[in-house]
Amino acid sequence: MRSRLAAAGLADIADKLDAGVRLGLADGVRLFEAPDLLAVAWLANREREKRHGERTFFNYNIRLEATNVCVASCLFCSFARLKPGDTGAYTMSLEQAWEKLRARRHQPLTEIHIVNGLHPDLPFDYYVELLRGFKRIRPDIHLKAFTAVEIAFFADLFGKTDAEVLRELMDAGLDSLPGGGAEVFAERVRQKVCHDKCGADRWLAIHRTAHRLGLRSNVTMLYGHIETCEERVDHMLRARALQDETGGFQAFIPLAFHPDNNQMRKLPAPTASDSLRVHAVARLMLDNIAHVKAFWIATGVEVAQAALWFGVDDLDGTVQEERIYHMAGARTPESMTPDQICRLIRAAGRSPIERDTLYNVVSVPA
Ligand code: V47
Repeated sequence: MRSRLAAAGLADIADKLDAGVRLGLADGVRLFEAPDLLAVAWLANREREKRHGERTFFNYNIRLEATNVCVASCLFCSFARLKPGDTGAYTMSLEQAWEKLRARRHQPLTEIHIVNGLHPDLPFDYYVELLRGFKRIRPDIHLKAFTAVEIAFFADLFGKTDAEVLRELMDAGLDSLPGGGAEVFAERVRQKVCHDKCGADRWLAIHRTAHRLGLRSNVTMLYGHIETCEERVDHMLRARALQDETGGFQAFIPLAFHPDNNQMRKLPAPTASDSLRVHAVARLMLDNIAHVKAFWIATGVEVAQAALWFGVDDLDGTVQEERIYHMAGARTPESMTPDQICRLIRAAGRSPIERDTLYNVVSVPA
């Protein structure tokens, strides 16, 4: 392997990794530019196996998007509708949202992942009651809810600080924050693709506050649109810097851009090699974040499975009823059963572990 790494121009990066020296911006860019993808994969897989061996995590979860009404106008989004009453706009009543959980009373779910549009008219109580109701129905369910963008929106709309919003939602049952809304932290990209929602510094500040309040969270990166390799690596380094401060991120999740039905529809979707490489480079740059997750809904099932040899140790979960990606043209199934996920993991030569949101082991499937 040594000679292959040398031929790929990656010998010095391999040496740094051997010596436990951190990779910098220029290293990350070279990892993106090196033609030999399998040399990059070999390095990423070595880091993955150092941390997790063959183990590959997934959870039994559902996704809930209670409203797609959203005042922001992100160019990549196919899900949002500007106003209530616009074609395709919907807002669930609390009863309708709770029924999604009641209807799955026979499934041993451990998590609900909630992401919403930025609705201009719903009162703060709606979100508080949404969480309280879920906990009434299933007190043991973990509520991974509201991106930092939603938290910022609530704070501004309801005249509270970010910390007050988080504390009040925690009192109602909030258990952790998902990693959405991070997109690409670089100002150039945000100005173009999501200029009217919370900026990178605020996004990071909200996760810092959440971590200080004892919540765990994730961090995503939307790739495969207008961002450069430098901007991808810069994004990873900003996440790494916050993780040095707080240790509160559990997983880094690259999200493949889907171009259907949005304002960036002229762009092609990222290719399989691009997706595999982004996950591999994330594993190599993010030496302080335990897990790299392939969100199979976004990457496609086949690429997510292959990514288990490109630095990935987590496949998210059963998901069920996903809308954001399917409205943007995803052709993946909307849900997978635990058996289907385990089959994919085993067929890739890895060992499945069912985890809860905080990575406690729920079961080791036989
Ligand atoms: O922030 C929206 C992305 C995100 C498109 O924390 C799109 O465990 C691609 O954050 N093409 C929300 N991506 C989803 C998310 C997430 C997913 C899985 C797991 C976790 C976690 C978080 O979806 C948004 C945005 O970056 N998105 N539209 C699109 N057309």
